[in-house]
Amino acid sequence: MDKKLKLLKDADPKLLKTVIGKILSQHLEVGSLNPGRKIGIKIDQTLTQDATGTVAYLESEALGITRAKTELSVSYIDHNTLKMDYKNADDHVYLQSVAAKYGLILSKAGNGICHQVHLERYAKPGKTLLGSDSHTPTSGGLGCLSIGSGGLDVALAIAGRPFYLKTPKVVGVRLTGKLKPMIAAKDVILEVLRRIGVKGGVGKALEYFGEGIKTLTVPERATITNMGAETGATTSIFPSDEITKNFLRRVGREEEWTAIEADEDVEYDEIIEINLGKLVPLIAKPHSPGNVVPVEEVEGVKVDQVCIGSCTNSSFKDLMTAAYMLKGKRVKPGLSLTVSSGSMSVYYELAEHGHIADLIGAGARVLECTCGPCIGQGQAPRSDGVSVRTFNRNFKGRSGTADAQVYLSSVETAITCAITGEITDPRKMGELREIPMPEYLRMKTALVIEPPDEEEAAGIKLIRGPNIKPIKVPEPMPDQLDGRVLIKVEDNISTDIIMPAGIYLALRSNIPEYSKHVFEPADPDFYSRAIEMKGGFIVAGENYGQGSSREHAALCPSFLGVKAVIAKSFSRIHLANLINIGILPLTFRESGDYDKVGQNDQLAMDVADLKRETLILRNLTTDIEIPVSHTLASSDIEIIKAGGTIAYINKKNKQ
Ligand code: MIC
Ligand code: SF4
Repeated sequence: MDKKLKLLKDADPKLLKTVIGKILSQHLEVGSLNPGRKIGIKIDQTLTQDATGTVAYLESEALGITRAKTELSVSYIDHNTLKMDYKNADDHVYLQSVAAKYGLILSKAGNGICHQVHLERYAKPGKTLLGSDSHTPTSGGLGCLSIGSGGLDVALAIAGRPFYLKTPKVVGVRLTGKLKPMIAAKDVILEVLRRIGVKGGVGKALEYFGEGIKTLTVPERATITNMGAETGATTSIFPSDEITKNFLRRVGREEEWTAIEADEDVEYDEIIEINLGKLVPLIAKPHSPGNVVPVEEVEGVKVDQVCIGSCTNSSFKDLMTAAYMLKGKRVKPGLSLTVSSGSMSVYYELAEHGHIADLIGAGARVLECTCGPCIGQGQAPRSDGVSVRTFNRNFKGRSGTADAQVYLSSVETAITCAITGEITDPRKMGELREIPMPEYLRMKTALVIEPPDEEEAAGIKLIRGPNIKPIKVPEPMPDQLDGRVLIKVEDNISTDIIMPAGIYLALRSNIPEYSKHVFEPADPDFYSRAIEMKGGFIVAGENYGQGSSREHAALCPSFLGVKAVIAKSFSRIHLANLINIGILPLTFRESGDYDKVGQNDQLAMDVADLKRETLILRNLTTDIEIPVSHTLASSDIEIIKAGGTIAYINKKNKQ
């Protein structure tokens, strides 16, 4: 029997009728396609961005990878573009040399945010895309199965290896009706978050269907799939239909269109029903994207700053909405409004038609086409200030100001706030006139570098500045773990707390230096304690490691000697990153057992036989034993034992 047929023999027939199941089955290389089971899939495209990309490529070097085997791989520079000193500049030169050598397209700083640019230029319906950024599912807006992961997984995919994941349960999100004026696609995903929260999507994938999807353009769909990441979902997707075809035509890629739709008799594991016509403007209150309420409920809160942009809301339509709403008006004096386009193509179109003038005329500060304020690269709000942003994350401190109050909303709501100076329901602004979409979005290529051919690439030397330090491969896991609980944290700890970005973003390619800031927002003494105690354990609540894909949240604790994290539950990407770096992820069998371990307690555990489902954690301080378990597949156990994926692969290669 043909290998594919054999693999699909016992696949879940229900799953095969979904868009996600169809794409997964076409890319299946290892395992059985059943929710909860581990599979390996072929990856067609990859993306990295500079804040995760440098480490991904340093890991590629440690693995001896030299040339991309994917159909297309793009290295974006969009997070660290300020260049406050030589560090970022050196990273960019390193990335440029890697791209040329490995055969990757390089999207230079200023060309735009990876997800918006990828959607416009490269994502294809029916293909698989793996990106070292949690918002990679943006490309799901045009029917591309796109997943966020740590950089090492992307490095392996670039080398042509399968990407391993747990087959998600597919949740169908049925959209009916049509959005009312001043209600936006952002309100749809905020509604999903209001219903299922920041861990409601873990182990699941969200597939949108129903008559209502026909009323949404690809960039609007992409806003929804982008922020699906905040539910913890593995991915989110829309089918590829006539609307997708029309979008691809506008960006000059009509021939790349293929239809992908769920079967008529599709049955989803779960269904979420949303009537678009009944939605009201929504807003996520500080400090979680899941803290969603109707805008009406928080009206009147005084606003200091409004930021438009980020990979969630920086399409042509988003920026045009801002321009139309601001034309002839003035931003509230005393309030700061920033606007960033998601791509140079969007910016070009706005400039060409005079809309940048409408923005500037109203008092907006137009920023570069980058992540900018979203990842704390400038525009930190004032102390205790209120910022309304069209972004996707409002974790405490992420904006750069620890006590700032950050709200997340649609462009319509945010611009209304910029005009009135307080949180205001956008419906009070009256109706917005229809936004004319340009016939074509011109794909300017001045900021894109194509790689040379393989022969020329062979002679290229990688350029590493002094801040770029090679990756240290961890030692194999010993049979016995002993140490103190270095920190005990609560539920929903984001990677922004474990490994802050903002002012430390320039340290992403220097693990020894970056490690000095592990857990700094939660406990500034963590680093000195970890050094003094020569490593130890981390204890956490539910959904540990939510948010960003940054594998630094595993790499840096590992560098400080953390060998295991014991949590009530983990977020998907962080769990994979812990395994890749050789940190043992364990879960409490009973959630009450979390209370049986305190910070500083001395723990010991025999981990010689990880094949056992239950391990015994001995709390030597309180003299009690606590059963803990893991969900590691046998290949994961081998990886953990070897000291992480790089050590494991290098060992295998030597055998
Ligand atoms: C984010 O939005 O948190 C980031 C910055 O884009 C991260 C990646 C990173 O930390 O570099 C993400 O979402 O994965
Ligand atoms: Fe960049 Fe923000 Fe999007 Fe992350 S969420 S990729 S920092 S714009």
